Amino acid sequence: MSTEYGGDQIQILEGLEAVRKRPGMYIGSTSSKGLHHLVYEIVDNAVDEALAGFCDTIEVTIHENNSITVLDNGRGIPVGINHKTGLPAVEVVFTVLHAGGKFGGGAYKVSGGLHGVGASVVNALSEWLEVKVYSGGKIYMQRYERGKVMYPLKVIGECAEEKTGTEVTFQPDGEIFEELIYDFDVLKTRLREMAFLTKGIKIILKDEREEGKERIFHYEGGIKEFVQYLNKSKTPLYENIIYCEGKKDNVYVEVALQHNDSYTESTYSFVNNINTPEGGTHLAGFKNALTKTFNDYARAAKILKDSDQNLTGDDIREGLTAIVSVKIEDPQFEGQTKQKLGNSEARGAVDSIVSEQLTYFLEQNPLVAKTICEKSLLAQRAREAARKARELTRRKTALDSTALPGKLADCSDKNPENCEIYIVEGDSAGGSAKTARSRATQAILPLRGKILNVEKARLDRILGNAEIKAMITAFGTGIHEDFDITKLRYHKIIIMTDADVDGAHISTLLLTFFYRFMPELIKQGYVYLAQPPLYKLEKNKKVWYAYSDEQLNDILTEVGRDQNNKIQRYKGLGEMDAEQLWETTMDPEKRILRRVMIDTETESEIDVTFTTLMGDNVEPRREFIEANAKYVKNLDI
Ligand code: TTJ
Repeated sequence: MSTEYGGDQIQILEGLEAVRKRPGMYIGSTSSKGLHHLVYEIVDNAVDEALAGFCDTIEVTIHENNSITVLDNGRGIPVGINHKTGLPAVEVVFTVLHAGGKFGGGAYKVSGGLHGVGASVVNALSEWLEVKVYSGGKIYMQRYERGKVMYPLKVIGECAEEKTGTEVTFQPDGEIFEELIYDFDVLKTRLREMAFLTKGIKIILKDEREEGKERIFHYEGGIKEFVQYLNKSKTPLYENIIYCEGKKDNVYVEVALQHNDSYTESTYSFVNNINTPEGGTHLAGFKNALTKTFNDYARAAKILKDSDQNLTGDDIREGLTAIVSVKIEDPQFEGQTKQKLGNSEARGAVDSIVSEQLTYFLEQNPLVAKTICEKSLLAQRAREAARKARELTRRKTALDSTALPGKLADCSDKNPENCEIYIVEGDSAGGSAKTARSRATQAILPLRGKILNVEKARLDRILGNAEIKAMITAFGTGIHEDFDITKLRYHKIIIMTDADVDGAHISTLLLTFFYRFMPELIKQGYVYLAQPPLYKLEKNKKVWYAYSDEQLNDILTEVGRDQNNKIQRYKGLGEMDAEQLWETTMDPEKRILRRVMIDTETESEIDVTFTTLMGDNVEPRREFIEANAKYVKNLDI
């Protein structure tokens, strides 16, 4: 073959070169997040083939060197010559930006949708990529390095006539990515979600870095099983999972739902298998149908009397777990972040399919209908009580500093950027902290005992709780729909608890409260965990503090292990006097703070984590806190 490039090829190379120059524009970031996106990008193409009805198994393998193989049993990317470019279609898919969708036969495309940038972007950002196509009894292959074609598509062998499919292996480029190690759990979560959303598909995830590590996701029930999974550590109010499915105006609609005995709503919406945290027309259609159908039913069944007020959407969705999934040919996204579905036909399609099928279900299942209506009525009453309680806290915040909680020792600096608030377990540690603090910038709010578990209480009780009220007024932000991050009075909210199981529990209760009522505090990185030392070592009038067993060992190795060592194991903050507390845990120059971050991208999985956490086991809770808090030393530097 000629080694000279024609005009087309030069354009192609310039296209992929642009991707390498500004990878962030195409995959968001070159961090671990971007690294994992490469896999989704390739898998999306295989899922499209499944949605078109030609593929039922996708296998994803993490190899020992962190290269990835994605194999499907679809028809295989076409190997014939594409007339426009004079190149085999498969080569175009991997070398031309945004070429992916053009060869598709299926109507709904996961790839090329909201995040979809195409396989060529993955190719451009890979040190090398190899594609094999099994088709017509032959195996075709082509290799690329940093996007460049190494040789024309060739036949490398034969296979059974019936065997068809596409196999892509790629090695992410170390010149591009800051992180090259794949996280099994991150891939697992997203691939499981994909499998829930594509009923019947089998997705296998193998990890060759660890002998025998493999997970298979295969859900014949699709999103019905997704709802079951989300409710697994909750208590469902009835056995059935209500399921509606249909197609209208070329919108394919699936909805699954079930109520549990909690007070929080967990509704997740998807368009072409992609999560839409900001909702849009499909979600609006769902909510409208739900509210209307239940009110109509409750009136007809005389559960609501003529003089009663209608149930609101919030009342009906209290304790609801639901998945709303639509597949649509040409999704339009709106809003600031372009994440909100805008197609108006989706609203009507979801509304009419859910209204019709839910009405039928309620008529057929009067006991379930009654259970949901009664829960909604209780929610209605609690909502009224909560409104009154909220107005009280609202009036108090309006009064500003005079209304600050009595237990709060506020700082004198009024610039939130300089200010921190320590939320301290127990009055005695709170007392030490008040003595120890740097008055200008550090505020102290002691909490007495365990705070309320917000997963297990209704809004009126939560807002009536003294400790919670104190936090809301101290932060200044309000909660829920009133929440306003710009009013936050401290840019560091530091949870300081004992380094034991109870302390971990209190931290988790606090984190759950923040996550449910003020999620932006966590998402924007304002929440931290203080880290008190575990040991104090004294020797020859010198003192060391150790924050882990490992560190204690290091210190002992350094100073020598002998009888002059006096080791104290701290069981709680209360064992330290004010000076020690300052030195070890509060002094910005020396302390260790862990910033709390939510590092899974999958919205529904965060929910599962919190509910699992707030079950009755302590251990998973501790594991969570440890897994989710990143160690940040001397943060102010
Ligand atoms: C397109 O229409 C004709 C028959 O083949 C269709 C197609 O492109 N199928 C297809 C693509 N199946 N699998 C893929 C695919 C799989 C992986 C793993 C990666 C990529 C980029 C595509």
